[in-house]
Amino acid sequence: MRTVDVSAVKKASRRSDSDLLAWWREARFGLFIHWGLYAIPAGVWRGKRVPYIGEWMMFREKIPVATYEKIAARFDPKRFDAKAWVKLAKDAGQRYLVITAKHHDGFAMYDSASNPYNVVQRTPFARDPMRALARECRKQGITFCFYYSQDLDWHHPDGAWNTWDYDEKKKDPDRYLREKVLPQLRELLTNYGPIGMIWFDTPITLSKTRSARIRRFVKKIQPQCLVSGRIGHGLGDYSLPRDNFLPPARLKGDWETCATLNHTWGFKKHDHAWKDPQTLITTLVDLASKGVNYLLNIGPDANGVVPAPSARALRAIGAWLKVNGAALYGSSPSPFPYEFPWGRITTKGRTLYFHFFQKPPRSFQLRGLKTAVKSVSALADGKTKFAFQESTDDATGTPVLTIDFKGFKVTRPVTVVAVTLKGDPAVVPGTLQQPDDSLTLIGPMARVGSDAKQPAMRMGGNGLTENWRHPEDWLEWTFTVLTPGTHEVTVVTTHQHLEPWSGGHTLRLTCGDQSLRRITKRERILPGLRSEYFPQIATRFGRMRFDRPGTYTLRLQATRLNLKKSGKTYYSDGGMQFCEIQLRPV
Ligand code: H79
Repeated sequence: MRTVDVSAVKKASRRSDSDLLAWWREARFGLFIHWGLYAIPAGVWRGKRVPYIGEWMMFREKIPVATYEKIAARFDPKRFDAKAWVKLAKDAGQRYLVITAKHHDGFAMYDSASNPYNVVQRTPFARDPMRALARECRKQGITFCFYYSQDLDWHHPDGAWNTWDYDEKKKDPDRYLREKVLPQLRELLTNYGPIGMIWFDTPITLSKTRSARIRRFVKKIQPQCLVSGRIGHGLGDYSLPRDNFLPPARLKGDWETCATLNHTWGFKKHDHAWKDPQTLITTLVDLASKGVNYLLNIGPDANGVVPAPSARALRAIGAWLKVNGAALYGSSPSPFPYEFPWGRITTKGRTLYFHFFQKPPRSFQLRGLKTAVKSVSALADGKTKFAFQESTDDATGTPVLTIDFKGFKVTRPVTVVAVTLKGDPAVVPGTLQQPDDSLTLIGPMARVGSDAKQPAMRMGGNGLTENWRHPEDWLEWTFTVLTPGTHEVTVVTTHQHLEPWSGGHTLRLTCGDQSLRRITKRERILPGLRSEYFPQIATRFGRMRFDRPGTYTLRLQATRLNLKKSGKTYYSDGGMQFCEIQLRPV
């Protein structure tokens, strides 16, 4: 049995926490693997297709432990190939791999001496797949990490959320920690060499004391091992938004979005809703521009085979990264806190990478960059240079960079242009009207205020407003118009997938002497990946005029909120979920 070299571990513990995140920030892109007993029923139980994500079947169907346990006798993945899985991550350009050591069903997918409910003792396969994966990761240069469900456990009598076999009132969460979680974490952190991170998930019932205890326990064995944001109570080394969440803007701090390639994590035979490579590459770029890592999931089947559409999509991302990886690995977020209609920006020191989602116009404009430009070149060939010109918009004093894209060659699906600056990037604060005349007012760019003493609403770390439940509260933006005109005003709100949308709020928009008032209605759902899990629900509010170039202030207030009495759910604080206001020229 291999053990960790303790002296190396002690040395690592003296480094600051921020150094510990260095490899993870550099990586930007990782592979998530959900693999467990649930791959056998694969979304079908007793001849019926079970809705929702595959690995939640035991919970959805309230399958008794004694029945679910029997699935193990059928687990014999003849085609499991650790080398091929790790190679797939490598081909995809992923730098770390996180695999389910134990999911909510409580079944250990590794050789656990402390608990017999595991892959070696209970299945005809009778081998430890994690041993081979750890070895392959080390060989192929991928950081190996474990997923571990530390709160939900539907198998242990004291674990959270199995109420159909066990009496809720008799559960002792400390006994669950003592008997299962801590001994298993010790095994995972002792028997597989250095572990990059333990990816904890779904802290629903854990107290802060217990989350802290688990964290301390991990760090004591491997101080350099990261702890994911879902350890609970803000005790992770970085933050996680909700599953499949795409933030509206650049975020503060370290974040990671975990996402599915179809709609499930664990394999489901009927889920063919595969995301296409273009969507995935665009999303990878979008997240990097906001300072967010992308942890993209595969759910191998019961035979150990990765679904072919997953493998194809991952390899397509890898092919793009081979050419454009310089703009992604080790990149920092955009110096602009908002998105652009044409694409996104990532940064590395004094180089900005412009990621174009479509071919830009020959004469392309970027507004608001204060730093002087040294050169502009195509990333794909590194040779093609583009001419540029720096000027200032007379009326507003906004700096304008104009690039002449003569000879621009498109790389599908995203083309990268490297813009090297003469100094550190600095940008004009506040929202600017874009060259297509559009203006987009996003939550994170707003001031939060209230007619009451204190706003109850706050801006969440994930870029969404939280607790918008009081008519006194408002958001206010200052923005700069360069081209006067009339705009169509649309307000976009959202809700979490599987949760009801709360519409019917009366909103008032005020800008100088102009005021619009409407009730939010589901008139249109905006297209795009963000809408798949967080429907971008648009309500038209009418028109606003901006007669002169210059600075304007717009305030959004919900004068009447249509809230349910007990609005709080696992996912939602019950308040209005605001996304953005779109001003589009008519
Ligand atoms: O491992 C994957 C998922 O199984 C796990 N996180 C990713 C990475 C996960 N998905 N959802 N959850 C954890 C939390 C589920 C929350 C619930 Fe519900 C929402 C429980 C109650 C409401 C959905 C609806 C499940 C039961 C009812």
